[in-house]
This record gives sequence, structure tokens and C-alpha cells, in this order.
Amino acid sequence: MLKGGIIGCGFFAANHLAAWQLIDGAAIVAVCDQDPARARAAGAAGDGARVFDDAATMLASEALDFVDIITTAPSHRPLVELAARHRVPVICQKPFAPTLDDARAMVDACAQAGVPLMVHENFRWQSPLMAVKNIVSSGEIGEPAYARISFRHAYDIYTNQPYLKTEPQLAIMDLGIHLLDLARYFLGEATRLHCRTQRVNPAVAGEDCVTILLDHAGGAVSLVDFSFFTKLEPDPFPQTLVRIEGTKGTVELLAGYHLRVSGPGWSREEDVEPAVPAFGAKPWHNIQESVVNIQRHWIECLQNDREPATSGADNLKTIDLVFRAYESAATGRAS
Ligand code: NAD
Ligand code: 89V
Repeated sequence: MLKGGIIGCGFFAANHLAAWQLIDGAAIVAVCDQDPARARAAGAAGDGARVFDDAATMLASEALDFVDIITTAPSHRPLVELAARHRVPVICQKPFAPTLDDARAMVDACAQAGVPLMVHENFRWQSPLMAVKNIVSSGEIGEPAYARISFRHAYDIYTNQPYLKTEPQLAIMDLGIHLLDLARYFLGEATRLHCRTQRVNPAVAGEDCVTILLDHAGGAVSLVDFSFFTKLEPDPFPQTLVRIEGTKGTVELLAGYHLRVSGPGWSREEDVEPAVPAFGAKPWHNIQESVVNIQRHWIECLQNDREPATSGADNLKTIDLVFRAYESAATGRAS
């Protein structure tokens, strides 16, 4: 049984904690939050895990096989480097880092310590999006030429995550990062991008509406668009809608988790809505299911000495696109 420790017991950690209970071969034996009340609450929910309010103390006193860091980005580098010093494999939530330097430093620290590092980039682990990827990989729609990856809603994200309201870098850092990762996942590496940002909601500090056009190495283009201020009914949060057009056909992931594959004279449809995990609830079930899937992948990688799909090194390419998107929006030029 691999023994895990959690650092950060806030809003999203409840999903991690509940999901770990479904993973064979892993048990959370310690939880830590600098807010002792949050740490105690997580410990009570986590089947007798030991409780800490200081990550250094937890790592010094527990023999852990991995840590799962569920704090916001500014604390990631010191916490990942702490785990690397203790030679403990690390999962780190997204956004991986507030700067590319920090992201590279964490990858280097773990490489030098010889410990695996995975970024909790869970959108790739949503089963409806994996179904889209499988169709692209199968060749059924031919060679992809165009993709649109879209996430537009007006769900109140600020009640659960109040820190987002004051973030000067809001939507690209928080959500665009997932969608840029999906663009890489579906179409391969991006070579160039153009980005336009808008701040539509006057009550938030950062951009809340973003349009990004990407060129991919194989010649395909993708359009990644997302908004936190799109008023519509039914509100599709938190669904990612996808359309990928290839040389033989088109795959669409439509609202309501309808997967449609079609070409000249043929079409088929499938309901790909994920089940609601025992600990979960709609509309969060697709995100909650992906947390279980990525945690299972991490444990399989640790057990079999394999590199996680969303390793720190892989995520450098995604976070690089994030910073290039901000640069393009600021300069008005391609990056
Ligand atoms: P939160 O502020 O509710 O919780 C973070 C917790 O970490 C807080 O309780 C804080 O006290 C604690 N903390 C911070 N620094 C610490 C340190 N050095 N040592 C110990 N504890 C520390 O934040 P949240 O909403 O749970 O988000 C956490 C991260 O998860 C963010 O980066 C967010 O973007 C990400 N997130 C990811 C998803 C997803 O689907 N992948 C969804 C929601 C949030
Ligand atoms: O924090 C996040 O990853 C968010 C969401 C809750 C939609 O996943 O973007």
C-alpha cells in the first residue's frame, strides 16, 4: 500500500480526499494545511490520517511514498522542492507555477532528486474528452485539420474559489491552462498562437473572456475560447465542448455529453456522460470522475516505474502556452 500525504485542505482537496478512498493500492496517512482547522477537518474526513499544520514537519516525521499538493500556485515551488529534498514523489495541482522559471526549477529539483513529478492536469482524464481523443487516434475522422475547444459559462466560480476574483491573471491561468493542454492532447504541439483577452465582468480583476488561435506542428489549427460571463440556458458548466474536423469526418462533443461522429452520408451518436462518483454531485461529476482517473494513473505509474502522462516535464509545454498567451494579448502580436 503506497502511503500518501496531502498538503492543502481547502475547497478542491475534498474531491482529492474522497477520490483517494476509491484508489486501490494507496492510502492517505497524513494531511496538512497551514490553517489548522482545515487540516483537522480533512483529517476527520480521511479515516484517521495524522494531522499537520506545517508541511516540513509532516515530511520530516512521516515516511511517505508520495505527496499530493492541493494549494494555489504561489506555494507550489517551495512545497515541491521540499518534497524533492525528502526524495518523495510529488503530484502538484494546476496551475503548476506563476512563472516559467518556477516551473522549470520544480522539474529540475525532482529530476535531480530522482523522484517522479506529475501535474494534476485532470481535464485529459475526463472520460468524454478521452472518448474524443480515442476517435482522433483511431483515424476514423482522418487527419485532423481544425479544432474548436470551448468552455463558456456564467456559473459562480467565485463563491468556491474567492481568490480568483482578485487574480490579475484570471481565466487563462485558471481554466485556459486546461484547454491549452487539451489542444496539445488532441492535435500535438503548438508552434504559434494569437490571443485576445477581455474583462467583461467589472467585479473581477483579471481577464474573464479569452480567444486563442493556435498553429500546430502538423499543420492543423485550433481555436480555444472560454468565458466566465456567458449568459445562457442551460448553463453547460463545467463541460468542455469540442469539434475536431478531419480529412474524413468530424467528431463533436456537444452540450449534455453527446458525442457525434459524422462524415458525408454517415453519422453516429453516443451518450458519454460520466457516472456521478459516490462522493460526487452534478454538475461537478465530470471533474470529480477525472480526479479518480488521474489518481489511479499516478499509482499505476508509481507501481510500474512509468512516467505520468502529465508529468512536470510535459506540463512545461502547456504552461509555456499560458505565458505566451498573456504575452500575445499584451503585445497584440503572435507569440
Ligand atoms: P483553497 O484556497 O480553497 O485551498 C488551498 C489550501 O492550501 C488552503 O486551505 C491553504 O491554507 C492551504 N495552503 C496554502 N499554502 C500552504 C502551505 N504552504 N502549507 C500548507 N497548506 C497551505 O484553494 P482550492 O480552491 O482548493 O484550489 C487549490 C488548487 O487547486 C488551485 O491551484 C486551483 O487552481 C486548483 N483547482 C483545480 C481544479 C481542477 O479541476 N484541477 C479545480 C479546482 C481547483
Ligand atoms: O480550477 C479549475 O480547474 C477550474 C474548474 C473548476 C472549472 O476546473 O477551472
